[in-house]
Amino acid sequence: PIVRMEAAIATSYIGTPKAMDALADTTKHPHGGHLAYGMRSALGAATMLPHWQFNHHLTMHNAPLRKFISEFAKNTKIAPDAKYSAQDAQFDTQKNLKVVRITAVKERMLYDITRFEVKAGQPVKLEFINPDATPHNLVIVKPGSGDEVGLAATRMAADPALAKSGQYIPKSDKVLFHTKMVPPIAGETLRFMAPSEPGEYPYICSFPGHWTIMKGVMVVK
Ligand SMILES: [Cu+2]
Repeated sequence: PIVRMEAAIATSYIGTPKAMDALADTTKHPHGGHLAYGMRSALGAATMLPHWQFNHHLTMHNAPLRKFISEFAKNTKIAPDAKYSAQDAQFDTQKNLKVVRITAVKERMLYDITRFEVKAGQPVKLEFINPDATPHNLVIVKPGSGDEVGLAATRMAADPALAKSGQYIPKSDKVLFHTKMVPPIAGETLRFMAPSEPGEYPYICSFPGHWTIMKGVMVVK
């Protein structure tokens, strides 16, 4: 097991997709303390992180790796506001700021919060956290158009040219605000003014196959 642990750590010095495959392979063998330690170090290394964080095909078909990433997530603090700017700071000083934090539920394709209220025209800071092994996003749409936007996103998945970016945001005036596709163990903060029109504004994850269950409602009062 010590040899395999060292092999796992060695992959992080190589840092290529091939090394990632080798590391992913180690998850398929029984792993005790030493190897687990090596894998944790290797997966967390800056050289390896992009290979699994942005490669959901790799994680999708490797249950042990997913489990490992989920363990890794437990020990990692996700900062949803990495791109915090002076403009953001300014936005956040508004007295009537509404702060909402929504987290993707691990291995469930769900948001932990499926309903929240804001006042019409209120400034909103929405922190979206993804501790899952799968990418997720959060797309707020016009009242009654959750299914329409979700279906349009699914259609994008069938078109290699449209799916290439991996973003799955349909060109539609029904889409009001959205995060990027947030990779595993990452987050993003949205800042926006709530619509002036009261109503129920759905939000969905537009990752193909998620939107039918991964959704919620922003109620504008
Ligand atoms: Cu999702």
